[in-house]
Formats: sequence, structure tokens, C-alpha cells
Amino acid sequence: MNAEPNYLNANLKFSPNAIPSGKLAWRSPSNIALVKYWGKKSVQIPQNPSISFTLSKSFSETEVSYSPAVSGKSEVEFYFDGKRNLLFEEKTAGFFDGLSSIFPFVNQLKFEIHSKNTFPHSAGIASSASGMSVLAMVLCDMERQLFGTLQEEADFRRKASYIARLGSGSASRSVFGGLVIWGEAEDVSGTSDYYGFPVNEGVHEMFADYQDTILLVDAGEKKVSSSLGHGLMNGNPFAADRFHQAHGNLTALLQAMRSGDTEAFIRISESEALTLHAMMMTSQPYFLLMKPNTLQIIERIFAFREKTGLPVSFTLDAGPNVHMLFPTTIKEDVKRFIDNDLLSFLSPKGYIEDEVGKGPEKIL
Ligand code: 2P0
Repeated sequence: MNAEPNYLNANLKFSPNAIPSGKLAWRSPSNIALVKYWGKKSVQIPQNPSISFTLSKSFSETEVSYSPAVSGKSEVEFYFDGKRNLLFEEKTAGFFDGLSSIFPFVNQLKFEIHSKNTFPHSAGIASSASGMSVLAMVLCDMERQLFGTLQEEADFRRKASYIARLGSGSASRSVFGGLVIWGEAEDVSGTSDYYGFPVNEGVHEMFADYQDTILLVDAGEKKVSSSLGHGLMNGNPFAADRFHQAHGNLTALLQAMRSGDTEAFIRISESEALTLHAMMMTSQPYFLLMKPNTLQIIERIFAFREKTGLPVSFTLDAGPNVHMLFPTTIKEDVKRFIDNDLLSFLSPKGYIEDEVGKGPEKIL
């Protein structure tokens, strides 16, 4: 069991007459889980370990200007897509308030935040993963620049992942590129319930640039938030078995990805997607996030795979959109398949051709 890092640090504070102003910006991607996090213990501790691909093109880009606060506590102004967004403002202010013992300097500053996503938010593409991880990168970067700490890249990333987790569990995984585990996995040393851990070494090269084409079935706002969904696992009669199953699936999936066993990769990751939605359907109150077109697409992926023998599979996030996973070598075949067979099931927003990415990037 990896101990919780102790990040409480009263010294990360400016002397009252030397509160700085400045600006910085980061880009941070979303990620797609292959073994799912669904159910948490208190304070953002997952009930089971999860593993994800960090994406490349689906990201949040956030610019943060800071200056001395006038009120003596943290002040946040949040603009999303150029417009003031009071919901994100409240969420960010709450997140920052919760960090006051880790980053006491946050209380001395006024923040003006300008953010945008390259994908529709609250549509089951993990917008909280990119949105919270980008804020974590910014805060850790401020600590590094203004206090001279976190000079080691590994320390910087680990703390950023820890902070991102406090904002949203899945965000802890977006801090790293490629394949990332969050949550203690018995047979993968270095993994932790407190931060993400990249596990790219030894994974078959085919997965280094694996494709994730996100088929947007319904790009609208979803009705049940993930936080609510996680909470409902507390009363789910299948919860204990599900948490146990996830451990075994993670071990088997990682093994399959190391040996390049696409058949096992497909079997385990598709089963994880359906299990996630089965948990939603067996919670009280029960709810459905798949739409009829989600099932239409899944049926067609099964048929296409049967007919062609090509290793195309699907996974789902907490929403109706279908993430189609496949190796780069068959990109053209899959594109033809989408254009011929799937377009009629998609919303006007169509699809996003994403792939495994390298993780957050500093842009200012
Ligand atoms: C995951 N999801 O592993 C799973 C699969 C959605 C389906 O993590 O309450 O936004 O902020 O910790 O991370 C979505 O939940 O939840 C999620 P919080 P989060 O990616």
C-alpha cells in the first residue's frame, strides 16, 4: 500500500507586501477508461483501480491570470468559450477552497480563468478529466515558478495528479500520457489510490498510437452526473462483486496489452463498458445513459468485426457516445465503415478522430 503523500504546506504563501501577478496557460486532455472507475470511498478514493488511454485531440485549454486578491480570500472569475460561466466559476472556487492547506497562496490571489474545450462538455466525454487536470497543472506550475519547489518532473506530475484527483477522480489519469492506472492494483507496483501512474513500459507498440474515434450519438447535456452515479454504487446489490471483478480485469487487460493479444483486449474492454452501464441500470434509482443509437452502433461494430475479422471494438464512458478503438493500421477501413454504416446514427456533430496522446502541455 503506497502511503498518502503529505502535501500540507503552510510555507507556500506570499508575504503580504509581495503578492505577485502573472499569467500561465496549459492544455490537458481527456482520457477514456478501459477498466472503469465507478464507485468511490470517501474523499476521492476509488473502490477499484482503473486504467485509461490519455487522449490527444480532446482537451481543455486554460489560461489563468492571477493578481493580488482584494478580499483576503481566493477570488475566481471563470470564462468558458469567451463567456462568463457561473457554474464553472462556482465549481472552481469550491475546488480552490478545498486546496487552501495544500496551496495557501491560492487564498491570496484573484484568478481570471479563460477556458475552452475541443469537444462538447457534459456529453460523456470526460470533460471533468481535462478541465480539472488542467487546473491542477496550472496550480502546480504556479507553485514551481513562484516558490521554486517541484523541480523534479516526477514530483511535479505526481502532485498534479493528486490535486487533479481531488477535483475529479478520472482527472488524476489525464496528467500522464498513454496508458495510466489510478488506484492500487495489487500486482502493479507504483500504483496508488492517491494519484495516477503511467504503465507504458512493456506494452505492445500497437497500443502506443491506438485510435479512439468518438461517435457522437448525442452531444447534449447528460441527465445524471457522474458524482451521483458513483454515489448510487453504495446501494447497488452487485457492487462488491463488481469491485472485485475490476481488479481481475485490470490484471488480465494489462497482460493482454503487453502481449499484443487483441482478442483478450476486446473481450475485457467491451465487457467493462457494458458492466459500467449495467451498474447504472441496477442502481436505485436506476438510470440509462445509452440511447437507441448507442446500441445500433454496437450491433454494427459486432457485425463489422465478424465480417472482416478486423480488431475494431468499442468502449463507453458515462454517456451515450461510442468510443471506437482500433489500431492505426486499419484507420482507412474503419473510416469507410463509419461513412458507409454509422453516419445515420450520429448527432449533427458527427465524430472526433482521436488517438492516444502524450498528456498535458504547457503553452504559456
Ligand atoms: C472512468 N467515469 O473511469 C469512469 C467510467 C465515467 C465512466 O470516472 O466524481 O468525473 O469527479 O470523481 O471522474 C467519471 O467520473 O467522477 C468517470 P468524480 P468522474 O473514467
